[in-house]
Amino acid sequence: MDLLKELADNVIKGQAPKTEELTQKLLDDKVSPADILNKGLVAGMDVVGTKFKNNEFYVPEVLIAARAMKAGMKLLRPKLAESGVEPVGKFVVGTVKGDLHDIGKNLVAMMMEGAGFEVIDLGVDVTPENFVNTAKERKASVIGMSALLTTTMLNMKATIEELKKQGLNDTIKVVIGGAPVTQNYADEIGADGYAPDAASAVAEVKRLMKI
Ligand code: B1M
Repeated sequence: MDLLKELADNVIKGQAPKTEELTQKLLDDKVSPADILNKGLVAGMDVVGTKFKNNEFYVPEVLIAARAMKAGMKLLRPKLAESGVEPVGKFVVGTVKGDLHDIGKNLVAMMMEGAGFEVIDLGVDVTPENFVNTAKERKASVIGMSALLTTTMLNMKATIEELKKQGLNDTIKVVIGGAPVTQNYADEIGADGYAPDAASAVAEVKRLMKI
């Protein structure tokens, strides 16, 4: 079988050691890091995202696939940097202030990394200033916020206000999600995008970045 296809299949199956081994073999065979990323690891995570969206895969399968992808990325990341392959875009993500739920946010981060984005994960309990200042310093195109509590989702608005205060709301887009969050709420607070699940978050960010 084509080794790149085999690599993608092993990401889908969540086989971390095999993914790492194949990534190394492809690098040894002088396959370009961009091809290994796009035709192997990202291609695999694409399938995982679609299966997750169609309820063919559940959270554990996605987490296991993401772990496999990360095993390959560990070897690939320095080579990508050396060969000057640019990430698709930079994405700052975190769970909003006061909120410690991170499983959904981690899924979003993994899917975004799987789609070729550089992900700057700020973790949980992230203040509006931290979201905005990090996005500004790291020249990110999009901020992604997750909230699981009806009380903390209110803090999403504060981040949008902070972006406006710093005059960055036209250059940095905002995507929000999490169980209590809806498209209506996104419209109400002026978020640029909303996604109901991690796979849709990738599509929404790409839509906002026009890619
Ligand atoms: Co909490 N908790 N919890 N909890 N917890 C909920 C959210 C709750 C609904 C449970 C309930 O009462 N039925 C309830 C919230 C009620 C409300 O506000 N309406 C609740 C509560 C009340 C609390 C505490 C206040 C409990 C207490 O201490 N009295 C407390 C708050 C702590 C805090 O944050 N300050 C608390 C604590 C915890 C634990 C620490 C024990 C644990 C979190 C562990 C962790 O995350 N590391 C926990 C858990 C696990 C849950 C439930 C059971 C599961 C959440 C989860 O991980 N789901 C949850 C009940 C439930 O949802 N059934 C509950 C799986 C995850 C994949 O889904 O995060 O929704 P989700 O992500 C989805 C989408 O929403 C979307 O993509 C994912 C799927 O692809 N998505 C995005 C998420 N973020 C996105 C961002 C995007 C786009 C899409 O763009 C950027």
